Amino acid sequence: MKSTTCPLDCFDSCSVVLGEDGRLKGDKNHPITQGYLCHHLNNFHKIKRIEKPIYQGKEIELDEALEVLKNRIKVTEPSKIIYFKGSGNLGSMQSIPRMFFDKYGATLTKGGLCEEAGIFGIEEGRGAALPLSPNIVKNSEVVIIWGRNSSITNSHMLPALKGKKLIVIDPRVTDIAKKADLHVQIEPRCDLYLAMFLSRLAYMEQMEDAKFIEDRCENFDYFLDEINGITVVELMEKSGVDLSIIGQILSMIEGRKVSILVGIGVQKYTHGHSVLRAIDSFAALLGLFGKDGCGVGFIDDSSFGFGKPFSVKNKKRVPMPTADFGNFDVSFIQGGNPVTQMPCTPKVKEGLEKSKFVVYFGLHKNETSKMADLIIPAKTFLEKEDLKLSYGHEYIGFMPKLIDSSIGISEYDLCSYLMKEFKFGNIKSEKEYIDEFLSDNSAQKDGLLISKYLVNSPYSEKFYTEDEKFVFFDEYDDDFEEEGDFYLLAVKQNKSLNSQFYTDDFLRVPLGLGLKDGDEVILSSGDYDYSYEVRVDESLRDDCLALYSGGKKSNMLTPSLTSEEGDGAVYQELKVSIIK
Ligand SMILES: Nc1nc2c(c(=O)[nH]1)N[C@H]1C(S)=C(S)[C@@H](COP(=O)(O)OP(=O)(O)OC[C@H]3O[C@@H](n4cnc5c(=O)[nH]c(N)nc54)[C@H](O)[C@@H]3O)O[C@H]1N2
Ligand SMILES: Nc1nc2c(c(=O)[nH]1)N[C@H]1C(S)=C(S)[C@@H](COP(=O)(O)OP(=O)(O)OC[C@H]3O[C@@H](n4cnc5c(=O)[nH]c(N)nc54)[C@H](O)[C@@H]3O)O[C@H]1N2
Ligand code: SF4
Ligand SMILES: [Mo]
Repeated sequence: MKSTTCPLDCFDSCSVVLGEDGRLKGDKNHPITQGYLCHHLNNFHKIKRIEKPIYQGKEIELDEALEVLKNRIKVTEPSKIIYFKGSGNLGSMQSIPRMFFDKYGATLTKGGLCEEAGIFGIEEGRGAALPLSPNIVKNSEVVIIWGRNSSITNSHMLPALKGKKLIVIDPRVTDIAKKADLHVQIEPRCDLYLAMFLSRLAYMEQMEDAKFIEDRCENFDYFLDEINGITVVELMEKSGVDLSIIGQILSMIEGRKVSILVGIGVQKYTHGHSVLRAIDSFAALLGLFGKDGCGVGFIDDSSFGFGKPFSVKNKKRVPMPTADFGNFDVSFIQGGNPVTQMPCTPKVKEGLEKSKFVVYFGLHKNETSKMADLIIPAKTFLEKEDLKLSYGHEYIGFMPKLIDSSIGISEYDLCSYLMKEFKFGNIKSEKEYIDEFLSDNSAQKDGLLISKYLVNSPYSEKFYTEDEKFVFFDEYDDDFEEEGDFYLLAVKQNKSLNSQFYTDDFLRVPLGLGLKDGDEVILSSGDYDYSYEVRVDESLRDDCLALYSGGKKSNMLTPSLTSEEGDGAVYQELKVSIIK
């Protein structure tokens, strides 16, 4: 049986079997995958890929393309080159070209387009963000799904939710919200106050785990000062959640084993790190860490504890969400589509137009490849050696090369070529790097390899802060000034993985607006105006519009900003108005 692991940016890291007919199937024996894959890999064989390199609009051979790339790099001052890597393939070996660009002295990026604000907050409190696996969640009694759309983005969690009391906190009526025992259709951007409100009332009801707080936490008194410093009326106003709902949530979770599954929805804001810290602090108050059936999961740090063979020394870095390609003579873009995925598409396009030489190294044509001077086709995950660590569970995914193909080049071979041409010495073999990643960080479970840090419940022995204690949060800043009439949500959909596969550009609008499918509206953010075709969506609150990630227009209006901490993108730090 030829088996491998799904390379896509997803919680589940499914174990995949390659059939004789070239189709992919889910591995029945894998504890998470349980025999099924999602729409993306079920249709992977149908997706058209880039087959030949293209230079200034003309197809060329791969060796010519590599020569063009080398010559261009040679004549460019190193810091005027930017290496920008997206998350089209999350295999560990995908970062190897960074090693070359680092050695050459190119500018790299810091932070990212996804979970970085939230992760910063988690690390402040817990020291490290360890994944919360379905294997732990299945032993919960209550699961709170907080700004995560599990049915779409994390479908292999669903079996673990069966029979549990479900609380969903989401401004949209998602499928999982329809199945929930309680759905809090929260106003966007209010989760920080909801977490504080819940903590305040839980403490009033003496629901705190005093022993856990005494033995394993720090800063609790300051946290109490913070949550007691706001009146209940103010918390109710700021969270938009009624006292009776707080009572309902607390009575559902009191004395129960509770898991909280947080998604990126709550942290697409400048204060995103504080939101995760506040949710974590609520969980710590209840003593939910380190026990079976309990915990808080996010888009966690899949590489925690593993070796880092490609770690870089270079200090020249720009924040990824606001990287201005116009400042660079060579923009090398690998496995990403910044034109549609970075905040503020108009600014990204302007930068790419100004950048003297744009290289796109990827699998599919997209809005970014359209702007590239040189396109280099990548190999698919079936055609190269790799390793996949999961941000949603403990299993290590091996990705051996399963098929030979004459199309494209792997990230390893591209790096190897450049290292040789620039006389930076030979690089190690792929196998040696993969062993370095694994280092001594694996343990056996059910005949599979897992991360050593996840043999027991995360944090059952310690937190990873300096003195191994959880640090409660005690301050936040939130100075968002509302202009405009609607929140503009940025969400995922089932047929695309960000901009890969099948995307759409429709603007979802609430029923209450009285618009019909097919109507055209012009949205304004104050800085930019853009027109959209409407699809009516009953799942939305009356104060929300939504765009799916991956569409050509999804970041037309998003401001070019980064989070206060973590250099994360903040897709929802705006309100828009319909001007026509
Ligand atoms: N099918 C599919 N799966 C994917 C992806 C994909 O594109 N398609 N992308 C992958 C990637 S890169 C990631 S990072 C993960 C993300 O996984 P999720 O976090 O599940 O994805 P999102 O759709 O961004 O956001 C989840 C929910 O947050 C809600 N939300 C928005 N704003 C707020 C808010 O202010 N408060 C609260 N409480 N909720 C809010 C949205 O309505 C949405 O339902 O999914 C991964 N899986
Ligand atoms: N409006 C809005 N914007 C968003 C989001 C949102 O929810 N809303 N989500 C954000 C999030 S969470 C994320 S993670 C980012 C993702 O944004 P990106 O990282 O830009 O991801 P994709 O759009 O999936 O583009 C991935 C590209 O990688 C290429 N690729 C696939 N496999 C390989 C490979 O093996 N090698 C190489 N070299 N290339 C490959 C594909 O051809 C594809 O074009 O988008 C962010 N942008
Ligand atoms: S995208 Fe996620 S759910 Fe779909 S096959 Fe890959 S790992 Fe599994
Ligand atoms: Mo992401």
